[in-house]
Amino acid sequence: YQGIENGVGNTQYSGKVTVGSSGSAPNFSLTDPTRGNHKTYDLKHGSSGTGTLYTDADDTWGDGTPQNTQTAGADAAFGAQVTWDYYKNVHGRSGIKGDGVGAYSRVHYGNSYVNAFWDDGCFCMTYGDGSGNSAPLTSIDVAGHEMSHGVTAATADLTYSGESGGLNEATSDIFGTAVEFYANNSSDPGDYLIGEKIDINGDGTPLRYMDKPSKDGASADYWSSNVGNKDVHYSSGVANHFFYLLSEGSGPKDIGGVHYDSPTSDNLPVPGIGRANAEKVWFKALSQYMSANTNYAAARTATLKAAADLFGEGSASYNTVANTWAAVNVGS
Ligand code: ASN
Ligand code: ZN
Ligand code: CA
Repeated sequence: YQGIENGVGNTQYSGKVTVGSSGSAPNFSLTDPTRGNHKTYDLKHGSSGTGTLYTDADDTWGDGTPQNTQTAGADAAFGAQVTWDYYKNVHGRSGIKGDGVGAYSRVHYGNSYVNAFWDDGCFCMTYGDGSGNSAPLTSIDVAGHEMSHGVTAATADLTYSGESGGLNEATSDIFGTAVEFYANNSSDPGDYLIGEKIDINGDGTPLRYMDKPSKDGASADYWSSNVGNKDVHYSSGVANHFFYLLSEGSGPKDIGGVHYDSPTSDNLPVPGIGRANAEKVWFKALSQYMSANTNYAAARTATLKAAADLFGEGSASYNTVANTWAAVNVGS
């Protein structure tokens, strides 16, 4: 997917893509008419207000480098576009709230700000420029992660602390990854790593690993009774690992040139049901069966209900969902 719109985006992370834009020469703007009029704004290193809507004379946005002030706008617009298309075309959800309304994105927040965040209050996305203002946090998986916080808020509304907070974070990693695979973009192919394009650690390693979350030095691979005491970005590891295992199965595996490990807590193998099915299970569980205080035990129940709806209670896929929770030490 490089897109089919008229605007051309020369992005930093996704190569040359097309982006939804409005207007006519010489007055184009980064307003996407087919995705709820999602708009992309330049904060120009400020940290408040909406910013300045991106406009351009020839509908070509950025040059692929962080020095060009349009480049981060092109990446953010593309990330919002792919996220919209993913939820619409895979889950039948039109927009973050499912009401056809587009959000908006702001880039160039502050100076060398190494984060990105969704804000449910403004219903908007914000991206920092990263270290040295040269590594904006605008990769596809980060865009999908952050905007999925909006989807979680509009559905289960998982409380952002304890085990429910870990499930909230994992939901964003799961759908950020799903969006990245959906994009099928040759410059940023899908993987089970989070933030592999933005060099947040300065040594080329990703922010998080779904196959074996402890590779980051802090995340949990398996449930334990104190996992809810960890930061939500580390207790998420249990569900990220569950999602990897449910998608791909356990054990060493190379996918798209990336090596994955994925051990299980009981050393019993699990087969996986394929990523597309795992995404359906998680989305249905999130949107129908999880609620604010869902913990890991309740997430197991929610995904089993979703699997019963999708595949039938007692089906092979249903049983794999149960066995995969056991593989991350949740349930029996
Ligand atoms: N990037 C962080 C996250 O999505 C920012 C935050 O909202 N805590 O978890
Ligand atoms: Zn998050
Ligand atoms: Ca990724």
